Amino acid sequence: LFLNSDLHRALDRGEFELYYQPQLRLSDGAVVGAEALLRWNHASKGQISPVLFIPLAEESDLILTIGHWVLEQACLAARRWYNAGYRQLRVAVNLSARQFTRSLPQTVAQVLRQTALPPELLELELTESLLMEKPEQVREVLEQLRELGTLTAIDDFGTGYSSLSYLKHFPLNRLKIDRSFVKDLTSDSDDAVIIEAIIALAHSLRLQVVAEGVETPAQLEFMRRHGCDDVQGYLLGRPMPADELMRFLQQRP
Ligand code: G
Ligand code: G
Ligand code: MN
Ligand code: NA
Repeated sequence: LFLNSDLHRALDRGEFELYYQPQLRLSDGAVVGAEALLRWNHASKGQISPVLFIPLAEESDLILTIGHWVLEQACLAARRWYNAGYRQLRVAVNLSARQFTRSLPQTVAQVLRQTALPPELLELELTESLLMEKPEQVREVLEQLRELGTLTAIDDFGTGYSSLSYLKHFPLNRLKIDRSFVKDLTSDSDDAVIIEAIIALAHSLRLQVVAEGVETPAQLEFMRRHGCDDVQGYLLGRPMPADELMRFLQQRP
């Protein structure tokens, strides 16, 4: 169990690190993005998963401080990839509901300026519940983000309230199929049908689809056959430190 003060200290001591998990485009196998995933390298406890400390941070404005650090680091990393010649490589950042305020667009604009990252190389991952919690703010903020030129994705799609109306009414770019559907897809025909339906729905609304948690060649083949746009998962690459992602990119044809 952790306290707020432990998280503050971790920030001060530089114990947080972002890992990056590649996202591949199925049409040509190109790495088109990387999702930033927070890790805490604890001095005595070793590496700690965000599921063990993000919920605590989310109880207070501490998540704003951590979230801002994450956004900056992720944009800096993407700018380095850009400078190294990967001019199309996006970075995807997970946002907590508390970060989704009216001032989010200004914060994002400021970080983009400060890191000189082209806006279209930043993707913000939002959850369905966040969009449902704050409907009055959501449209305005999403429209400002779209004007800035950043992309937005719905994370963990299918696990939340799944009110489909927001897909039509809000300016969104991508939809990430939650890995719980991908997991049993080759043994559970219901999951296969759900995924087919999600892909068809997304495409009819002109949203791109990313499948998460792709672990097997059979799952990959399924996504290819059903026209899923991008894939992410252990089969393609685990979350890895920034320097490892750079080597991962360099080793590809
Ligand atoms: O990285 P991992 O593989 O363990 O992620 C676990 C959970 O933590 C996921 O739900 C992921 O979205 C969340 N998460 C990882 N990094 C961040 C972050 O920087 N901010 C927020 N809000 N959530 C994150
Ligand atoms: O909630 P969100 O989608 O942001 O979280 C991504 C989480 O999924 C992270 O914890 C990441 O480490 C994990 N993850 C990524 N790829 C795979 C995979 O292929 N299998 C499993 N089991 N988890 C994965
Ligand atoms: Mn995510
Ligand atoms: Na997810």
